[in-house]
Amino acid sequence: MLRYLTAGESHGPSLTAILEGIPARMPLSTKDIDTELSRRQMGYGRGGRMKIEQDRVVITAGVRHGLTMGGPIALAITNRDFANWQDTMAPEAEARARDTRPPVTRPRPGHADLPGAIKYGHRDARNVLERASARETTARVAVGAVCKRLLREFGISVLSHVVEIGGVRARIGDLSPGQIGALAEASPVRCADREASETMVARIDEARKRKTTLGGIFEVIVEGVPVGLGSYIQWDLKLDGRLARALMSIQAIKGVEVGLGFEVARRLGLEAHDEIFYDAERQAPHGLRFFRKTNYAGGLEGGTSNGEAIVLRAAMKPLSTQYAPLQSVDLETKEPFEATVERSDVCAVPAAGVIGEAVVAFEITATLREKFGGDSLEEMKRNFDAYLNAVRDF
Ligand code: EPS
Repeated sequence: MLRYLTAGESHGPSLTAILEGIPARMPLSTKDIDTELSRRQMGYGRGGRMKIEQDRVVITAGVRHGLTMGGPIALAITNRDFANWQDTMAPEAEARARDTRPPVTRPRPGHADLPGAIKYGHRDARNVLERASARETTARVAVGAVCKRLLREFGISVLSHVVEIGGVRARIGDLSPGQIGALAEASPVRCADREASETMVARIDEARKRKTTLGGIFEVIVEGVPVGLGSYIQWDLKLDGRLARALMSIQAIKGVEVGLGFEVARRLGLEAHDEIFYDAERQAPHGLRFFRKTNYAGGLEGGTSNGEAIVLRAAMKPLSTQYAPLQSVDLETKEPFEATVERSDVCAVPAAGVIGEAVVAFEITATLREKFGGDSLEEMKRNFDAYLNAVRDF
């Protein structure tokens, strides 16, 4: 079983992740992880915090001489900003007297502040926002980077691109996933449509001037997935359900689509499904000789991968932390006030796409581990190859 946990607060000393279930003898370097961490930090629309942080991982367990050992992999990323928050975030009781920051008693609409404070009985909403913060996604991207490293061994790749920001939509046309990925990497908002990119940047500037924030939609594409990951036989084994949950669990995500998504509800049945063809000579990377000419299903039928690319989209709300005032009520005095903040991002949709890749990479890796098992990478590959032979001959 593949599983992970993260720990850490936004302004605490560091973020930590423990990932268990990666087979032994897989090559892994800090560079594999740092590349993904820095991709998450880029993107037009971030605030002052990203100038402070330059995320780098320290591998503290599970890897020796460049190879995984089969035990839990522990990953730590330092919060540089902690230097400015030592007394506020110190674990020692004595530090409280030295903390000059007043308690947070003014909940921001849209944030976890109010429900979190009531639920856990915190009079200081800092105890909520520190953990609810999207800073936590740094640890998830580190976990996703390890998963991506394993997926690469099986010819599976995960990419993302932004398809909408602040109502500006990208037009992608007939570009291949490879082209989309390359264009997105070169765009300041990770969008493959250059013209739309420029308009999105202008919208972000406009929102910054108006002291508010922007949401948007990103798409994740997984290529090279063999047929048969996930299953229709039980609700919690369905891969579409697992992927939707993973994406929905990212901070600020409010909607997830698979393939055509909500659009499919508006189509006739005869325009909504991917017809099946067979070519005995087909040289598919994973042996499958059945194929489709369309991919409305987004690579998933009956909660099971069908051998086509998996296509998912997630909608992110405009960030709730903003300079523009919104009506709220003080937790202590119960007086109404207008909630504002001092430091925030204007738009984090480009970063959210990278986080989307990470959580999707984890779920795909989990189903791959479930199907092919193996304690070492070699053993897992033997099992995988045997299955591909069966697929080829089916
Ligand atoms: C975040 C608020 C901002 C973001 C932060 C997420 O941080 P701060 O309150 O320190 O200015 O910069 O994102 C990150 C630090 C990050 O690494 O993505 C929030 O409230 O979720």
